[in-house]
Amino acid sequence: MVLKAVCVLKGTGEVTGTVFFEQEGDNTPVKLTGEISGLAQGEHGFHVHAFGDNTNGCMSAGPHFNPHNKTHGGPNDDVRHAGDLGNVTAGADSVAKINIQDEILTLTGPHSIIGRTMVIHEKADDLGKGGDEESLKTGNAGGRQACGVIGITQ
Ligand SMILES: *[C@@H]1O[C@H](CO)[C@@H](O)[C@H](O)[C@H]1NC(C)=O
Ligand SMILES: *[C@@H]1O[C@H](CO)[C@@H](O)[C@H](O)[C@H]1NC(C)=O
Ligand SMILES: [Cu+2]
Ligand SMILES: [Zn+2]
Repeated sequence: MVLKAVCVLKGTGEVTGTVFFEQEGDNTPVKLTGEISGLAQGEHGFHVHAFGDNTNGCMSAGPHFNPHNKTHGGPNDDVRHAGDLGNVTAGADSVAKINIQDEILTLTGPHSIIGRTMVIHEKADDLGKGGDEESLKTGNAGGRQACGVIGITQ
């Protein structure tokens, strides 16, 4: 059975986006597609954050989703938060096209990302290689430009 989810991202500024998630079944990769617009040209950190809470905007989503208590990393690192998806890149048209396949994210079981929040950041994520303490927590990706709760879709 194919599992599907969707996330509509909004913030206080111009940035908006829609991300679609698809997974063929347990223990298979999650595919993310969609696009985010209104971004400055270049790389922007992109993560699943712990809580599906937007009461105080994107800040209420809490830290990166990290069920295994690891430090921050890049999507291809063994040591990473489950929610670490690296960067998406916006072109001169301010649009970042999303096309990611991730082995760690899941839409099923106790560590499902459904009900948690996707966040797009102001700056590039340094993937934990920045050499400072913050790099191992957030990748120094800066402010949260837009976010949305990941929900079940048909
Ligand atoms: C998480 O890991 C840190 C060290 O990286 C440790 O200090 C802390 O106690 C751990 N927390 C839990 C809940 O295991
Ligand atoms: C941002 O993440 C992507 C992978 O998602 C990576 O290719 C790129 O090198 C990263 N940028 C920086 C500044 O680390
Ligand atoms: Cu983030
Ligand atoms: Zn992280």
